[in-house]
Amino acid sequence: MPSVFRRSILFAGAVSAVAASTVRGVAAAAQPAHLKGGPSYPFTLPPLPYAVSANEPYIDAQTMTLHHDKHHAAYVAHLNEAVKDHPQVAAMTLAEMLGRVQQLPEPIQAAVRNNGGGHAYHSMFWTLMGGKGGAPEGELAVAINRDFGSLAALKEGFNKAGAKQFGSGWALVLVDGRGKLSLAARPNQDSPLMDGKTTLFGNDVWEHAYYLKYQNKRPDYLAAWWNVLNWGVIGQRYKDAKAGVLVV
Ligand code: MN3
Repeated sequence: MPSVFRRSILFAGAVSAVAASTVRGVAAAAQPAHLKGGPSYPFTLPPLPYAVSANEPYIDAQTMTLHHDKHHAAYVAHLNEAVKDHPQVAAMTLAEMLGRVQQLPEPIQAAVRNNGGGHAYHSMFWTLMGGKGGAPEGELAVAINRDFGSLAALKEGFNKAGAKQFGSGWALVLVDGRGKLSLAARPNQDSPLMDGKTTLFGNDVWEHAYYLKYQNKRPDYLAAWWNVLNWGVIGQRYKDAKAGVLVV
């Protein structure tokens, strides 16, 4: 099916009665159907899909525990707190909140951007790990070779993007609806959903993600991280992105 045609179907499917159809009296554009899925209020902390020690020795159990049980949990709690008195916002999915963050009530924009972005990122991040690294297979491997030249070239560019991200943020591989891949980085918890982009996978370069084990050696953490990737999960995310159903 031509992608333009499929896109129009997705948009048609998105026109449903939603309490959040207007925010601050501004008529909202129809959202792509895939943004209707994924996390919604009340937000909850997803459990780690493996033991906290599963990514040893590359990511230590103490870092995993603090990162998940304290940092991610705080994003969830603060996001719930931000939207609980705003029923029109609370009726949106997380992806919608981020995609329309500038239309939200001004007093909660920063809280949704930071804590909603953090919840979206970390909900993805845990699922990417717990694997044995290695290399992707199938159509994702083909796409990586096509868009970056090789897996080695992707890793080099990605690690460079992560190392030079000033302060806190994320190194990312984005994917468009046709499956084209690109490198990106974002500061803080700013989600690519805010500018209509979809994340295939990404690595957290906040100091809380690596400082206990790697201290100031962020490049060493970036290099080690590839050893715990679950390429099967990322391959499925790639298929979902092309099918228009990948949310966060
Ligand atoms: Mn983090």
